[in-house]
Amino acid sequence: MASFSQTDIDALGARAEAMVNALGAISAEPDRLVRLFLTPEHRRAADLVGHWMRDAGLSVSEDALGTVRGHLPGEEAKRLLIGSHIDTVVNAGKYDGPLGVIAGVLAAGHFARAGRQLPFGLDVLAFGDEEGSRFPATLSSSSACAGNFRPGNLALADRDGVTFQDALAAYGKSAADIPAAAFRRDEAAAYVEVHIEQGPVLETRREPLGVVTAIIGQTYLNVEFLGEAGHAGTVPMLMRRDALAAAAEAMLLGEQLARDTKGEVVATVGRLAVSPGATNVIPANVVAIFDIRSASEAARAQLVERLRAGVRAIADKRHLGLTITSTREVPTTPCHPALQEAFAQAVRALGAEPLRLGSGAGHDGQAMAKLCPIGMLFVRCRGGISHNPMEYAGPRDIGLAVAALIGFIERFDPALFSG
Ligand code: HGY
Ligand code: MN
Ligand code: MN
Repeated sequence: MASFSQTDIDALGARAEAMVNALGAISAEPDRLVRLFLTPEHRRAADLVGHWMRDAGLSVSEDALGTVRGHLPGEEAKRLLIGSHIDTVVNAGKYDGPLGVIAGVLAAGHFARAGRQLPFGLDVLAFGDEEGSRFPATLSSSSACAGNFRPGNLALADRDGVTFQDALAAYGKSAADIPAAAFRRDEAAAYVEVHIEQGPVLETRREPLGVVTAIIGQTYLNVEFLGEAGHAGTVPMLMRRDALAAAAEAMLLGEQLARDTKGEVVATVGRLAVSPGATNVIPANVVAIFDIRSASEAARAQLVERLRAGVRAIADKRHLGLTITSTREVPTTPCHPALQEAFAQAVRALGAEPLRLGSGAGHDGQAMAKLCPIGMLFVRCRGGISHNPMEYAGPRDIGLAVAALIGFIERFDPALFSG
């Protein structure tokens, strides 16, 4: 088993931090981090990651959705998949996603440089579409690796009307090759991911690392109110069919329903589409996308049902048309106990206490869980801030996370998962 001095940990952390900063400098905009799927920035980031992988001694390939794959062969066919994403939200932090890819490259490079052939292969995966920031679908690249890509997504369009299919072709890929991106079930022993916690628990408990127990379930509910455009100055208030006022009422209802669950369910509307969107025109059409999450399937389903009923009542009261569509249903995804235990042992071997906690954020593991067992290791992040340029994880914690991932790999036994 590898042992790490504080100097080793700090050196790993410094290398990782430099790589995070290099990737964080690749953005579509000069003043904030925006790196969307199948864009020139994705291409530049993928090329940089491919360079790091080759430099670490891995063989590099790319699949039909642009996932960059670094492979280190093992004695047998079984492979441990290690990944995360290199796409970002708009106005993102530098760590959400890249940290996991960089940790995988450094950990695999540790074994490649030592010339150690493990009993299993390692595949480091840099997914290009976890956030769903460009097209209204998430986890599409990891879904392809898991053999679950939804072909219907190819018709989805971004804000400029460019379809997923056209963007893929412009990126030099062919949709016909997507099925070939799937890993074989008999080869994929497990998938693991290192990720910032994106919450305050580890910092509050003064622990640098945490072992994830499960990724909570998610529902995206698209609620569209259909009202009537009118002159903002002449239409009497009681004669209006104002779609935005209805959406505002619906959002407050969603907030209250979630508050009533005392923390069991969270509900957010982060995106509103308002048309025609002119100051002096009563809004005719509004789409509000509700992001509803809970570790409890029952509690999430109950809130969704109550919200549907409440939204319908709002539309009726205001004489509006209404469509409600669920565009995302992801069940709570457990992390395999044996993977949790291997991470816990690796964390303990570094002198830290492996706190166990659930993930309120979604991750590629939700897609990869359809292929193989999954595990996650969380890294403390300052103030629990994420999806925000203030996102930050200290180099010492990152160094510990890379060392813990190396320790995990040394403890990983694919025989536990031979299906
Ligand atoms: O939305 C999420 O939880 C993830 O960051 N994509
Ligand atoms: Mn994210
Ligand atoms: Mn993420």
